[in-house]
Amino acid sequence: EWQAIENGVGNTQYSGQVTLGSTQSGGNWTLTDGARGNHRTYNLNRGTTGTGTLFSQTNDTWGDGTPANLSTAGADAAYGAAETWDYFKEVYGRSGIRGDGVGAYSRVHYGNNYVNAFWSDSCFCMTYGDGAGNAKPLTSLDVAAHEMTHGITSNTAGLIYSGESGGLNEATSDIFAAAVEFYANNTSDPGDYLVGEKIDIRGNGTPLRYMDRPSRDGASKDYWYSGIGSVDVHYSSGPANHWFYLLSEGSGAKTVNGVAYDSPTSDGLPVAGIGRDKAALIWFRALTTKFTSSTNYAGARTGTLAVAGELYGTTSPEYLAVQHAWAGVAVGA
Ligand code: ASN
Ligand code: ZN
Repeated sequence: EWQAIENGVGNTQYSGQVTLGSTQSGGNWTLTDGARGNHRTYNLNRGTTGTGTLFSQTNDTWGDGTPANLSTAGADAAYGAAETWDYFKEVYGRSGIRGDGVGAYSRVHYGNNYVNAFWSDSCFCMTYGDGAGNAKPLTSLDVAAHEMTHGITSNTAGLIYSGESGGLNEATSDIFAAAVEFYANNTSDPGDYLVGEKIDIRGNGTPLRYMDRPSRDGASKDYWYSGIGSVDVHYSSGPANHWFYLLSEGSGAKTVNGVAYDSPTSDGLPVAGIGRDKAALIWFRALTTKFTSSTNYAGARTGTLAVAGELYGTTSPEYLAVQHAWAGVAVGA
């Protein structure tokens, strides 16, 4: 009677027309993704508690590309969750946030003028605001991947959300947000090393964060220093985001998918990139097999080097690049 299929159509605000997993029940379709652990998408309709209502309608086309249609945010959120699920499943063989095949859920239209999105361990769910003023709904692909990755971090290393481990927790979400965006290969929202570029959160067209040189946002740190643990985790993430960019693409100026980057190093020495897929694999394996709740920057260096040694050998170009990228963000031996 319940039949999971994947030929729903989403007309999203940010990612164009996409395919969505939906489920037919009686005469209605719901945003319940049977191919991804029954991940569900709910409409809070400006509420701030509970689940609101599961998106449900008589046809299987969701949203019209505009935020005025309340189903559009649902389509964006469902698409982001599906791409993030597929990324971790296809690339690392991890099925869902806990790795147990069980889907979470998303809630959209949270509150009034709410300019944020968040993961919650207590509901095992993601929540998205509609933005306010110039800030658009927070339902872009990279934001969804960032929030869902918080769930994965909670259920693996469990990096404590303060101090240096908090910065590494935030960076983990930014790193996989970028990785998922590249993986999705969506022509309306191509992969980049920016976070939240679709939201226009400041109203001047700039993204929330930059990974090639995190200080481009005016607050994030480019390099580790003693005391970085006392800054906000969204800024102490900078050196790890920067490490990921350097390891992926290398130092200096480069254009990727039409976006120009210019990544410096603290020691002025060049870093040769090993490609995004290897860099992300190293971070994922470190997150899931080396890091603990209290891992700090020194521990992240040790853990990623151990992984690089296991995967490629300690005399490999990959191992050397991991070393050089950490040196480039002032995390030393
Ligand atoms: N959107 C923010 C984040 O995921 C919410 C928070 O501050 N935790 O980092
Ligand atoms: Zn976060």
